[in-house]
Amino acid sequence: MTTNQELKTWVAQVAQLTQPENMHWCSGSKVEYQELADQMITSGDFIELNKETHPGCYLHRSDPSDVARVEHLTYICTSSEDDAGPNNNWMDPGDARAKMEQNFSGCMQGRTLYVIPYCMGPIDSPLSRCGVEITDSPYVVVNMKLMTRMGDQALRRIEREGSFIKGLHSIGDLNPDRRFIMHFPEDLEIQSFGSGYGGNALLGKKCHALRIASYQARSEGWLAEHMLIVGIENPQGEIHYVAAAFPSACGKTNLAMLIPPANYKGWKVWTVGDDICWMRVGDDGRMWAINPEAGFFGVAPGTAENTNPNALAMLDHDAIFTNVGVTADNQPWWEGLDDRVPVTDWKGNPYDPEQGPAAHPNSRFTVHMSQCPSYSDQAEAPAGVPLSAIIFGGRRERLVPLVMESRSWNHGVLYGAAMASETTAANIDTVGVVRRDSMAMKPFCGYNFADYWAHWLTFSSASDKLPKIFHVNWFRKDQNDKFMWPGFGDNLRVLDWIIKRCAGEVDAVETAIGYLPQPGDLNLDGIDVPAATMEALLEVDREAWKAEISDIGKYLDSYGDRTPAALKAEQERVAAALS
Ligand code: GTP
Ligand code: SPV
Ligand code: MN
Repeated sequence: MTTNQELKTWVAQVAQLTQPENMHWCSGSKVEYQELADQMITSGDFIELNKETHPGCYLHRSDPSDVARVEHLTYICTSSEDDAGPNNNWMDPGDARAKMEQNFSGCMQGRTLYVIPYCMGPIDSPLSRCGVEITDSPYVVVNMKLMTRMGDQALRRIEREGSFIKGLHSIGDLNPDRRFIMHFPEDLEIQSFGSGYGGNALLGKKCHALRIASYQARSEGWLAEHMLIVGIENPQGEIHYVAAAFPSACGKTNLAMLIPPANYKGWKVWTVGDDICWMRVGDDGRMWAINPEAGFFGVAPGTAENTNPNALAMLDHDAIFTNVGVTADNQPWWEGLDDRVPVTDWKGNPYDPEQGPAAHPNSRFTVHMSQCPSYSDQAEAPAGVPLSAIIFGGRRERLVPLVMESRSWNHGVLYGAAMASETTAANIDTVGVVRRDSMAMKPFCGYNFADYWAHWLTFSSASDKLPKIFHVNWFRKDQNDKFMWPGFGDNLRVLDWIIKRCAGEVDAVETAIGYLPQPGDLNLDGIDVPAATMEALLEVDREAWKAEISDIGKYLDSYGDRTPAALKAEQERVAAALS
């Protein structure tokens, strides 16, 4: 148990409400992990995969209605609706609590209630924050073990500091009609019911480290972002750290682990984080970043030897696979992996291509970050890593160039605020529709976007050593619907230019939308992108951009009076430069 009275009382109240048969305080030990895994094999929640090829690997099949985040059922429950903003669903906190109390009432009968103390961030970092998740799902416990610093060490920190985020979770009966993911940022509380999947259920991740943390970060002067953190080491041994925000399933994991192209001899890539970044301005005026997570919950489809070999290398032992297919010899399989043909699909049915893919498009792997060959020990650094650049990007078939650099911090904030991307299978809804997704935080910002943009703008005067802000797009397509840029490892060519710009080592072409590479300044040795394609990837279509910037203006205006004037001024400056 614990010496923290608040935690003791809360756990007792939850037990009273949910009526579990057993209670278990998680220690975070390996033995505990193994016992739970074995128990889940017995219950059928886990299928043990091929022990020779994939020792310690398990497959979990979730309920077919429960395969992704549910933005339409995710709520920010602040006392004022305006504080949640048009970017969020809002519910009155009293109404939400009443609804959830009904759902949770008696929901753990016959089940075990697990208490999971966890720490987001290195256990001894002043930037880290703790939480406690109560859940009735052993699947959640084992995932939290891989994804966070979980158990005794976190509990000790909570007892020392006396504060923690309260997260209550039950899979309930998985009935989508009773599924709700509620956030009470004013009370530092989360309540999630009716889903066992990823961001809905692993409450340390999107619920705590983004929605609640972004709310706290605003009042405390820091930033909680949907960003990867990667270190790029050049042949001279200098490492530049970069953070990048791409929407869900738009390339963060891949960029965080990329392998340099063959002609980049002596270059190394260090993975610090692949999904979430907490950052603040340090005493030296630079922006310092930590990855609050300890593992990866990554998209399986598309992960292959030629796209993300680092990811593949960490997935042949001690990993959990959710909703992938299986081969005849019981190995995990997903679309894009290789040309073997699986025998079983993600629902456990015989694989039939007529019935859809073998792996669900949002099928995922869970793995501890220490298994990643490019894992950086700086992921454990209490102070974090200093950032040279911040990158925004989305999935845009048309218009948006391969890379551009903002003129100023505020212009960079406009890049982030105006971000748009095609929707993906990471959320249960239509896929492939372009929507605005400011800073890749549309599903994750715990407060009004207008106030969030204003918060970002406050940093412009914080120091003269802030990272430069860029925008990238790996996803331009040609008339035949084919990607124009090779992407993946070759994205280092773009990062190379970005780092040179940060170091003042290369000139650029000034355009109305920002600085673009001069022809010849992107290193294209060893790849075969036709000159006309490169030209198209770096062109600024003035007429189309006029329409885009006007649409961005309408988007900013849709947030009403709360939209910061400085952001509108930036949008108007670009509009004027285009006309
Ligand atoms: P979340 O975990 O949902 O936040 O996603 P993520 O941003 O980490 O996305 P991830 O890196 O897993 O990529 C998702 C999909 O995009 C995968 O199918 C990748 O194969 C594909 N992808 C990633 N990078 C590139 C790229 O440079 N070019 C192209 N064409 N596809 C890419
Ligand atoms: C995302 O959807 O951005 C993810 C997966 O990283 S989840 O943890 O489900 O949010
Ligand atoms: Mn994500």
